[in-house]
Amino acid sequence: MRSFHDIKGFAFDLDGVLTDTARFHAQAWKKTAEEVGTKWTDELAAGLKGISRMDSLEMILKAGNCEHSYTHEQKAQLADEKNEYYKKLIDTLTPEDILPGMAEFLMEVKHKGYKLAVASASKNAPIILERLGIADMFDAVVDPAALKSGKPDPEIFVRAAELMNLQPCEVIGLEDSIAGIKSINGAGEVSVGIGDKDELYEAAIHFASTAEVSLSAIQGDPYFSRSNL
Ligand code: B16
Ligand code: MG
Repeated sequence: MRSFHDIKGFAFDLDGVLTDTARFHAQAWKKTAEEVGTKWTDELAAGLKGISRMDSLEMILKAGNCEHSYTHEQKAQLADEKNEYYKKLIDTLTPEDILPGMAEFLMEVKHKGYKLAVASASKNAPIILERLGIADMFDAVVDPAALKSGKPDPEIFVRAAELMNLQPCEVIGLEDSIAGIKSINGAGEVSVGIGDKDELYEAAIHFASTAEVSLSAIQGDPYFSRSNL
């Protein structure tokens, strides 16, 4: 049985929860898609949410039926080129780019003594957090390079709980991607999905946008009252 009183920490996805870097990923991957001859579609862009860099590249190559046309080294180079371009784009980020309501939510939970972690698939997470001016708020940032499996595998959210010295059942994870919600649920944490309700139907608690996220809204969600019946 889940009670909100058991919650001691929050694990945040980055892209789509704390800031919108998806537009930069899309801009950079579109260039790669053009280079390899894959048609760039909104569907393809949406499917890359929360997916690691190399898995994203594989999806783009597959969409153009050319996944076997590149050697391991050529794929590594394509991913590097994308990342170099992406890094130039994220260089423009400022605290103004924190998604609506999230700076306030971070301050609220920090002030109330909850532990905070970042569980992002992005190897660029530390620099993005610096640019947003919120790096110091977190007790831990999971290093995705040290993981065996990416989202939807639970490993990243399990690691986030470990780094906060908490049990998974004491953690709420916030995500905008279905891969991330599956990861949180698999880890045994409480999942908060932010975005399209149909896409994130597996989330325990749902908000249409980051602007709706607050401690009282999470605490008062029917999920916790249902759990306490
Ligand atoms: P990088 P998240 C994910 O961030 C993005 O949603 C995904 O599009 C990206 O490919 C992945 O990070 C890896 O990013 O190339 O910077 O290592 O949603 O898990 O915060
Ligand atoms: Mg995300």
